[in-house]
Amino acid sequence: MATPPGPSALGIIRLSGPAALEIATRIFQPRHELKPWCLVQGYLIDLDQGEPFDEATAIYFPAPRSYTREDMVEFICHGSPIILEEVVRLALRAGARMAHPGEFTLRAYLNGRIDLLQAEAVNDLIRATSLHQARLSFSQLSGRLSKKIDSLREALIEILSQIEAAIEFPDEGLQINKEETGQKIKEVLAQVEKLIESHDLGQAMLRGLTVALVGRANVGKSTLFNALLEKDRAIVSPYPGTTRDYLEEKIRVGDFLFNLVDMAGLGQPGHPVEEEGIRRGRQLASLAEGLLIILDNSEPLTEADLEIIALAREKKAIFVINKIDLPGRLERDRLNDFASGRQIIGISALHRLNLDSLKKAMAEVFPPSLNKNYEEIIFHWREKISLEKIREALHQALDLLETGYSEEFVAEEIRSAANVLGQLTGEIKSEEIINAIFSEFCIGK
Ligand SMILES: Nc1nc2c(ncn2[C@@H]2O[C@H](COP(=O)(O)OP(=O)(O)OP(=O)(O)O)[C@@H](O)[C@H]2O)c(=O)[nH]1
Ligand SMILES: [Mg+2]
Repeated sequence: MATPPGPSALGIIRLSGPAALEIATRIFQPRHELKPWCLVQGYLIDLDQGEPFDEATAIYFPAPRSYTREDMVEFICHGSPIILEEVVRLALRAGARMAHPGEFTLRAYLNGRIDLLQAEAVNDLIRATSLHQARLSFSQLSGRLSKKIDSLREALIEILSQIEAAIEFPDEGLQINKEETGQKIKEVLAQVEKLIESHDLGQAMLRGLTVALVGRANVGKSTLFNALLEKDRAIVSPYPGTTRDYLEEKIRVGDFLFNLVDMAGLGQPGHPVEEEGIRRGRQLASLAEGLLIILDNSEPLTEADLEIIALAREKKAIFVINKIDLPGRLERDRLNDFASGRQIIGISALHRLNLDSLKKAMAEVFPPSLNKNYEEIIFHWREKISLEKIREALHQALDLLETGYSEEFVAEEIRSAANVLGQLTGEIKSEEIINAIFSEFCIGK
C-alpha cells in the first residue's frame, strides 16, 4: 500500500516482481487489455465470487522500465481502508507477500537503478520539512551528490594507479612526483572537508533546530510560545511560576524546522517543583542550538535577567523585548551593551506585534553557516562519519608521503579512502548499512 491508512479520495497499491501481472489479472478485470505504461480502467473483483467491489485504474510497468526494474502493476482505487485491505487480501491469496519497509526502493537499489545516496534521498524527499530541503533532496535523488562522490573516488583511483605503477615498475622511471601527488590528494581533501561542513546545515534542515525560550518568570515566554505556534499550547497566567515543566513543539519558519522549547522562568524558584523545572530548563538551554532571551519591557533589568543574559554568552541568541504595548521601563542603553551586537527585537506576544520580524531574525540567526553556498549538502550521520574516515585516511597518506615512507603505505591509505567512498554510494555493498537505511522507510516505498 503506497498511501497512508485512513479514508482518502484515492488509494494506491503496488505489486512488484515476476508474478506481478499474473496476480494483478486475478484481482482486476480490465475493460481493455493491460498494455505496458497505459492507464487502463477496470473493476476490482474477487474472481472466485465474481462481484466487483470497486472501479479502479491499473498501470502495468514491464521490467526493466519500472521503479524497481522488475515487472510492476499499480492500482489506483478509491481510498477506503476496506477496499484497500480487500485488494491486499486477494493479492496475498493469489501468491503475493507484503512488502517490507522501503522494499521497493531497496529493490531499485539492488537492481542497479539507483545508488544508496539516491535511495536515502527518496526517504528524505518523502519526509521533507521544507520546500528548500525537498529541492535539495530531489537534486540528490537525481544523482548530483552521487556524481560528486564518484568523481572523488575516480580521482583517488587515478592517484592510486600511478602509485601502484611506480611500485610495480620502479626500473622504468615511473617514480611518482611527491609534490604533484600530494597536491592531488589535497584537492580531494578540500572537497571532502566541504561536504563534512555541510552536514550541520543538512541535519538542521532534516531534524530541526532546538531553540529555547529563556527568561525570568512572568516575562511572557509561554505567551510567545503560543503565539509562535499559533495555538494555545502552554498555560499562561499573571502569576509568576506558571510553567514548571518544559514543553516542546515544532514550528516551521522559512526553510527551517524549529523545536521550540518553553520552560520555567529561570531565577529564584518559589516551589520545589519549580526548582526541578529550572534545573531541567538550564540543562536544555545549554543543549539548545539557540536561545530567545525574553525580557519584560515594562520593568527595569533585574539580577535574574543579567544571569540569563550571561547564559547566552556562548550561544546564538536573539534578545526579545516583550510587552512593548506597555510603557517602557527597561533600560535599552544598558541592554545594548550586554547584547554585544546581537539582534534586539521588540514585540508584544499578547497582541502579536512584530512577530514576523522575530521569525525573520530566527531564520537568519540560528541556522548554521547559511552564508556558505554549498553545492551539495549531506544530510545523514552515515555520510558524515564515512567522510571523516576518508579525511583521516587522506591526512595519513599526506603525512606518509611527506615523511618519505614507502609508497605502499601511502597506497594503502588511499585505497581505504576510495573503498569508503564506494560504500557511500553503495557500489560496495554492506548488509549492515543497507538494513539501517531501509528500516527507516515506510511500507510501500
Ligand atoms: N501587556 C502584555 N502582557 C503580556 C504580554 N505577553 C504576556 N503578557 C502577560 O504576562 C503574564 C505572564 O505571561 P506568561 O506567558 O505566563 O509568562 P511566562 O514567562 O511564561 O511565565 P512563567 O511560566 O511563570 O515563567 C500574563 O498575564 C500574560 O498575559 C504582552 O506582550 N503584553
Ligand atoms: Mg510560562
